[in-house]
Amino acid sequence: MQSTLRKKLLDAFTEHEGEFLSGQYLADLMGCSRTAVWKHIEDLRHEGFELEAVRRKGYRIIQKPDHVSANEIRLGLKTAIIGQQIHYKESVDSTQKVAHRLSMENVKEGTVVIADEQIGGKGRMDRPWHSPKSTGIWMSVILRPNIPLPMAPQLTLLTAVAVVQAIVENTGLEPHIKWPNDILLHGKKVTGILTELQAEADRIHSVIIGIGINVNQTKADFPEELQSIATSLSVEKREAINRASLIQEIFLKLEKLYLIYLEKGFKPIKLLWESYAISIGKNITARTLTGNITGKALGITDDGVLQIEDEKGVIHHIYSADIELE
Ligand code: BT5
Repeated sequence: MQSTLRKKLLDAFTEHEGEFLSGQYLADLMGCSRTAVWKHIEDLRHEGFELEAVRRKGYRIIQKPDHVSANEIRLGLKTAIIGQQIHYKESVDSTQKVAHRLSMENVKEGTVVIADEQIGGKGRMDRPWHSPKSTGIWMSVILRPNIPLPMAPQLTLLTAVAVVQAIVENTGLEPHIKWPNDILLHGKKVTGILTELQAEADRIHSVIIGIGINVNQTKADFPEELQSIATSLSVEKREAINRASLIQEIFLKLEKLYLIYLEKGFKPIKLLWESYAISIGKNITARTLTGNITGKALGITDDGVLQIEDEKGVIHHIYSADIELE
């Protein structure tokens, strides 16, 4: 009950962004007394929302706190699928693990698990992902596309485009994508994406897309081994970034691209991806499980597979690798 009232209140402020809403209007909308409205407003204040109250005008939200829990993300969220259900955890082993469990319980498509901190955040091949408290975005999105299994890696590329677009929109920074899952700013990694599947035979049950973004860490917040290869949005922008707003923007971009993808396939996404990619046309080395391949990156195929032409003119198809730029 309490949370439905809260949702109504935040939805009203979202719909009338920047406007004052009177106590009576809110009371009618929420079906409660003006005193109850006032109590809810006080609760929001305690949670870090900055609200202005003006006599005869009512209330309006000036600033939301830099939390990433459901309330802050709900305020202003303009999506229909992604982020409609949010499972927020203060501290978690890995949001991927929680999302895998939820997915087994058949939660709705678009459900997102977000944590303020991960103790066992992971990258590809179980490599550790540094996810300190209150400074980054650590989340997993559950999707259930009706696509053949081999197409699933395209969703990693699609997500990278969505995150880049959201970063550009919210910060004005201009990140680039390094195939397949890294987003870089000035050559340093600011985001990693980990796509995992729940599938049986040839049918995808769900795709779980893990997104880790360094947002407000200072240089010194990174462990020594990451300091030369990692960066955060605030280090590059030289100001603090509101995580909840960035998450909303990512949900919006992700949903738009996902709907285009379901309708038109990977082609339009591929064009966008290539416009943000740094490696195309450059000499690179792909470190794969079966050995290294060096050559010129030609681009990606319509399936999202990387093509490298070696010095003998042989074209290699790379499905999974770590890439080094020369
Ligand atoms: C990735 O793996 O880049 C995928 C990272 C996905 C993290 C998200 S957070 C939410 C969700 N829950 C999880 O548990 N995971 C996902 P990979 O390409 O394998 O890169 C891993 C490597 O990046 C590590 O070996 C480090 O060298 C480096 N690294 C670790 N933490 C980092 C950080 N915070 N920023 C930049 N680089 C980092």
